[in-house]
Formats: sequence, structure tokens, C-alpha cells
Amino acid sequence: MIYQKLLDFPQDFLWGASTSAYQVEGGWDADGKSPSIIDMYEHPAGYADFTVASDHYHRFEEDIALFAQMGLKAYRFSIAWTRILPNGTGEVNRAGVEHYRAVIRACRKYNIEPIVTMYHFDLPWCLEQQGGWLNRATIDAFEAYCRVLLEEYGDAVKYWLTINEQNTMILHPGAIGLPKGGVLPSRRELYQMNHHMMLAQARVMKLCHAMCSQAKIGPALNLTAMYPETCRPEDAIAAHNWEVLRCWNFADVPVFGWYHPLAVRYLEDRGLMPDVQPGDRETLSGAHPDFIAMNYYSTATIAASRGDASDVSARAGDQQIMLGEEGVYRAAENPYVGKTKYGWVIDPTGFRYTLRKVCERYHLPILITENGIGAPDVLEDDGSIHDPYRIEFYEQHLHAMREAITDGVEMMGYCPWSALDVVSTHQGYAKRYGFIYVDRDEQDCRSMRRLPKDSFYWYQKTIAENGKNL
Ligand code: BGP
Repeated sequence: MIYQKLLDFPQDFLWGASTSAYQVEGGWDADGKSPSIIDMYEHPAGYADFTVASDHYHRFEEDIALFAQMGLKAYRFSIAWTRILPNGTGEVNRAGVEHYRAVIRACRKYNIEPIVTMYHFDLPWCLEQQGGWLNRATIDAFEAYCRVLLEEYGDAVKYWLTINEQNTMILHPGAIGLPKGGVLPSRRELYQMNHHMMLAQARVMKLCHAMCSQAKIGPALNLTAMYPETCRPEDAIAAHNWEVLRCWNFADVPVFGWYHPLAVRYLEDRGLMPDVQPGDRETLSGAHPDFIAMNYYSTATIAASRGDASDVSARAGDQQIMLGEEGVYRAAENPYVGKTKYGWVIDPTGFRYTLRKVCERYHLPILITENGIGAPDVLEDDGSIHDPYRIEFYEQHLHAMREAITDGVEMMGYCPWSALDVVSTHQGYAKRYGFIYVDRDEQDCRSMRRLPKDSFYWYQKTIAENGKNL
């Protein structure tokens, strides 16, 4: 659709940026924190681990002051469950609670809206040892943990995100990691874990609405529209298969209270349907989100299954690089899009397309909680960092978002990944995402100095103009 005039970004648009606790904080055992699964996972050789990360735990005041200088109106960060409840449940660690109270206070001091993720991949290790998400008791533990968050911060935090990228945890567990010598759960187990996370999320959405009438809460999923490789009808079916299984099956449950009908058939056919106990359906349908939060990095292009093992590609996949699944879909190349140095598709128009689909399916406001480009940025001798590729990436994606707004999609805000450099989930520190450079490399923590990149100044100007030149 071509319009005579693009609509403006809303006046109260939340221009923000994101991080997650374990990727940015460091202080992995500070002030009573217990280990999370992330702390116990094996790190690929040569990559930074998460023990120091960007030392945000000790430098958040300085970092948030820089965010304010950039003009941020929102900061999306996650709370580490292991700082609040080191035993996973039970006794509250006051030092952990006070830490995040100070982070929230620092945001408020600069009129930055805190957007809090309750859980971003870092399950307490002690709960993992009791079966983790496979154990239904983890549902109670999550609810109890979130109750503490709502009690402690409910008056200071308006926007809550339940679980970050549940679909990544279930579909790409290897990308998040494994303990030394560990084996991935079976697919049957993964879908059972998924069911328990869905129940936990539903309970917490309901709890949040009961405890904090002003609060808004939603899931934060990794959503990616799929293109068929050609106009061959079988390619279109395959693209739809994977879009349902990768995206909509995870977003339908919080909104509609049950799994996507096509996904149910897929799961039943393969013996993967989780055990559903009496009352589960009522729990799922008895809660609702106020918005959909989504992380968008790229689209994928899909071809029809050949019905044999050749459907699965031999290359390494991750949360954005599709692998194919026997009898379901094959991954294909798209000649019309670019790629990052790490092989992730760059597709701003696909962003608009994905937003339109999410709007069409759920009729809810959308908050972008991640979007960005990982690149090995270079620190120049004079302290500058030139990242024109990042500016171009954001310019194009924000323009596409403005087109989506003009299409009629209700957008709440944009919190790209990441506010400052962080450790990547599985590719170390050289894969940088921040507006702010942190002076460290994979193994050497160097000065940890914070240095604004060119994209920092570009975002500052864009926010000041409320995106009117995009
Ligand atoms: C998302 C995760 C983030 C973040 C981002 C970039 O899937 O929610 O935690 O890391 O991807 O991914 P990566 O670090 O793998 O490049």
C-alpha cells in the first residue's frame, strides 16, 4: 500500500532500548545471588562468559545517565530471579530486591519508563536440578517469584513482560546452552515444558491484573513472518506450517487461551502433545495480555518439504537461522534481502509485514522489545565508533514501522537490542549490538569504559524529532 502521507509516531511513543540481566550485569554471585542455568552452562571456547558481562550491576547509574543523554523514554531490562529468590522460591534476598529498586529509581529520575522482563532465559539452577520447567512445581515457583516483583515494584513499574522468547527456549534450546556433558531434552519434554511455561505465564498475567490495576503485561516472543520460496502452492503451505509452529502457536495461547489448531494436529500426530491436567484449560483461558511484545530480527523463506531427511539443512542454525524439519518445511534462500555478518537476514519490509500479521491476528497494541544488528564494531584511536550499518538498519526498520503505523497497526514503542554492548547469547562479545560501546573484548575486561557510537547520536536526534524524518 502506498499512502499520500505517512502518519507520525504517537506523541507518547516509548522510544527505548533493551538489555537482559545475565547478558549485561555481571556480578554473577554478588550480594546473595545464586547461580542460574546460564551460569552453569558450558561456554563455547574463545567466547566471553557471563561472569562480568558489561558490569552493569555495578555501573547502572552511569549507564542510565547515558541512556537519558541519548533521550531514551523507556529502558527494558530483566530481573534475575536468582537475585530475588536465591533458592528459587522461599526466602527473599533483600539485597537483590534493593538493587532493582535502585535501577528503577535511576530510570524514574530521568523520566525513563522501566519495562521489566520477569524472566529472560535465566532459571535458577536449584530449580533446574529439581526438573526445571519439566516439573509442574516450577509453575508455582514462578508465580511466587513474580508475586514478590509485583509486591515490591508494582507501584513503580507499569509495563511487565512475562517470559522472553519462550519460542526460542523451546525450539532452539541449544542456542541458550547446556551444562557440560548435558543432553538436550526430547521434543516431547520440550513441549511439556512449554505447556508449564504457558500455565505459569497465564497465572502471572492474572496475578498482575489483580494486584496492580494500572499495570500492563504481555508475553515477549520472537516473531518472524515466513515467505514461500516460490508461488508454488506447496511452498505456501510449508511457509504457513513453519509460521504456525514457530510463531503463532506461542502467541495464540496467551491471547486465545489454547494452542493453534494446526499445531495441535501436528503435536498429536507426532506424539508431542503435552499432558494437560484438569483445570489447565481454565487457567490458560482465564488470563489475557494487554499487548503483544515482540522481538524482530529477520524473516525466513521456506520451501515445501521433500518428506525425507534432506529437509533438514546441515548448516548450523540458531534462533534466526532456520534449519528445516522433516515432513514440515525446508529452509530456502531469499535473493531480495540482505544478511548480517552472522548470517541473519536483514528485512525491514518483512518487519512491516510481520507487524501487520501480528495486528491482524491479535488486535492488540504491539511493543517492540528487540530489533537490531550484531556487528564487530571497531573502536578508533580517538575513541569514536563508526557504525553506519547500524544507523542504516535502524533507519530502514523504523521507516517500515512508520509504514505499519500508517497501515493501522497500533505501536506502543520501540526498544531495540541493545542499549549498550552485551554478551551475545551464544556468540560472545565481538558480536556487538549496543548504541554504547563497552571497552572490553572476549577475554580481557580492559577499562570497561562506555563510549557512545555514531548510532547513539543518530538515535538521540531521531528521538528528539519523534521520528518525523524517518
Ligand atoms: C534474542 C534474545 C536476546 C539477544 C538477541 C540477539 O533471541 O532474546 O537475549 O541475545 O536475540 O541474539 P544473539 O545474542 O544470539 O546474537
